[in-house]
Amino acid sequence: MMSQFKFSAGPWNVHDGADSYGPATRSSISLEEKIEKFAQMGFDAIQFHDDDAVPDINELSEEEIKEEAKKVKKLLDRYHLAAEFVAPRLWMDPHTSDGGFMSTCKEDRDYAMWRAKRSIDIANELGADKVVLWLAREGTLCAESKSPVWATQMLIDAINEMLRYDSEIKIVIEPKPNEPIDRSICGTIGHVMGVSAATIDPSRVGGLLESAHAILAGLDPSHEIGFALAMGKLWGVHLNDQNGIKYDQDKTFGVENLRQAFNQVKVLIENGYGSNGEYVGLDVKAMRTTKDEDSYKHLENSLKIVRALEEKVAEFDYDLQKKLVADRDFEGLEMYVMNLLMGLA
Ligand code: XLS
Ligand code: MG
Repeated sequence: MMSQFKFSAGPWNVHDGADSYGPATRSSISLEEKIEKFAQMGFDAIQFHDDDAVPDINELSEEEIKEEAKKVKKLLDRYHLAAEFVAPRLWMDPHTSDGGFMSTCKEDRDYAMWRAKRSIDIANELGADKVVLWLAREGTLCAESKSPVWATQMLIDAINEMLRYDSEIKIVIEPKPNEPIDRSICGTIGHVMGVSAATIDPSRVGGLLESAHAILAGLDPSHEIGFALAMGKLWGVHLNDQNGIKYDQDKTFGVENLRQAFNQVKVLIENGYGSNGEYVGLDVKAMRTTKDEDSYKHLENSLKIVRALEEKVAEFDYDLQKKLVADRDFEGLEMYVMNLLMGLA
């Protein structure tokens, strides 16, 4: 099945199955092996955390970090893959236990900024023009521990410092309403637009919408995508799925709500997503029960489902839709969509 999109995936999408409640269930796979497999599967680009590209980043000098990143660039070139973005991993290190840019500890905030600047350096070496901020721990565990006004300003200040550090880099915020923190500071694409507008260069601050994160906020991902598209600021997507408001599941795209998945693909296609080089990123996790030999199945299946839904969008009868809307026959339109998805249209 052909696609009009270019696809990306992150090395963390292929993982050993460990979760908060139990150890690994699969053996771990090297970065090079994952990259080779991603290329074979038809991916065009790789998403990186700073330490996916440069392990043990804390132990290295700024020059050594750039040298390590150059090696990864060579690896990507070997497989004809691009780097989509680099994201500072501001949630693993002990310095980030209370968040990064809005940690209550100044030394920890400085550490977060150091990682953010190193992510920009790595992005430059890899030829990526974007740094993604998934604001994992940016919020509160205890509501009274920090002022949400101060915390929001800290985020804006941090982004401004990144924009000043590099005059070309684009900052792409990936919002999520909660988990691992209790209350986040920048929980939806609407928040992202507000933060963008408050920075020194809104033209370089946009959003990445992850389906599961929107669902966790009780919102429809296709409308979040649509809102960012309307603002000209949808610079990335992480397509996946999520069964309601619970822990973050990162399920295979479309397996929980096929109609919602269809509408995400539809709004992307209708608005020419990808025509400025944007990738359709997947951010999916294998189940803990998945066997070693199926380590990539959830990615393969997500690609298949996106492509199948592209075909459904191509089949979508816009004349019929117009007629049904003019007649206010929304029951008819819903049934048409159901029939289309069930192969009965
Ligand atoms: C959260 C992801 C995370 C970001 C990139 O959705 O798993 O790793 O996508 O930092
Ligand atoms: Mg994501």
